[in-house]
Amino acid sequence: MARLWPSMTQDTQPTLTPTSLQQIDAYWRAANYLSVGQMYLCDNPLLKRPLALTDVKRMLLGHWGTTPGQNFIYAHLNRVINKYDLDMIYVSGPGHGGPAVVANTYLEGSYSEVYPDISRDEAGLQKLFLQFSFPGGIPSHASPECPGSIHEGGELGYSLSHAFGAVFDNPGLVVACVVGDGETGPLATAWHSNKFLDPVTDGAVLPILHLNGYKIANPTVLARISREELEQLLRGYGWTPCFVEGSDPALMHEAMATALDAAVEQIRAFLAGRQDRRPDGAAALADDRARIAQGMDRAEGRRWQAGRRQLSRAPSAGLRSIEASRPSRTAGRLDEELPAPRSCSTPGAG
Ligand SMILES: Cc1ncc(C[n+]2csc(CCOP(=O)(O)OP(=O)(O)O)c2C)c(N)n1
Repeated sequence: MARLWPSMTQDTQPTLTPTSLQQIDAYWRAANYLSVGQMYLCDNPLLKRPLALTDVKRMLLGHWGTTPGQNFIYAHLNRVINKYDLDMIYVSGPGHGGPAVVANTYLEGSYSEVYPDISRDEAGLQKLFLQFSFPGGIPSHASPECPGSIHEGGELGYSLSHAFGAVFDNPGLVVACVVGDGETGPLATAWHSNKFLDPVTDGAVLPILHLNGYKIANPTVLARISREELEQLLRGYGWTPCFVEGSDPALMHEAMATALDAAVEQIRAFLAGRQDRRPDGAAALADDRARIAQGMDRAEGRRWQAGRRQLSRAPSAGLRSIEASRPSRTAGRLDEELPAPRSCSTPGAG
């Protein structure tokens, strides 16, 4: 079963062709295999011979619970990156799903580029599996050793803050941030960072809550409240939640692809609409800020209110003139940086 809620129905045209669905699923299963292999195997990486006890690590570490979900999200993000030619990075909140980010960077080839001895063959695979959470190897969480890493995954709670930090003054960048439902503390506050995001000068954050019900094996706050309460909570934070839920992989791929297309197109549509309202240069652009503060993820009325609050707190010189003098205002804009979608048949990078 898979369900997409609220408004995006999978009524007529499926988002995925049968071929792209099959390819995404194959990529996801490959990433899952690489993740399990890292956690469990020290030898026999392709299971060419029957599994023996000596093939299995004696001490196991690594969290399976978050890993297939992160692999699933990663595969689908690759699809929208290709389709919309996005400049996107991935922040792993439940960073103890380290095997997932390592598996995906290995599948993409960047892992072997940085570490040529971890080659894309059986010998490399053997080293990849052995090194994970092993003396002299790599940690069990997303760590600086992982190519492209900007977020240390071992300490929970900071993923969304880092995602916003990455997009502030970085127009054109979209950060997909996987938030664990067991992440609390600073994470609870970071949901509010959308109040400070300006789509003219900043990039965009797409939080993806991984609502698997548990923080490892204990119940999570966000999974112990009703669907309605969770939706209202997120709306209260200023987001428009979309739920993708189910367990049948084929249906889930289609539901996730539909949801991600809708999210990316929401970003594009909002920014296009803003540009239409802004015929002449920087002053109008600054003036527009009141209307658009917070952009794609806030309802129109809330955006307007948020903008007005921001204006009334601005220094007496006035936000308009201050902002008009900022050179970065006219630098790259996200809507300009997001080209039209192109057709996509492969989920992987390249
Ligand atoms: C600041 C901090 N507190 C506690 C921990 C210990 N810890 C590791 S994983 C985890 C639960 C994570 O839950 P969630 O983000 O939902 O991930 P999942 O259960 O899906 O693996 C906790 C509490 C930690 N890593 N960092």
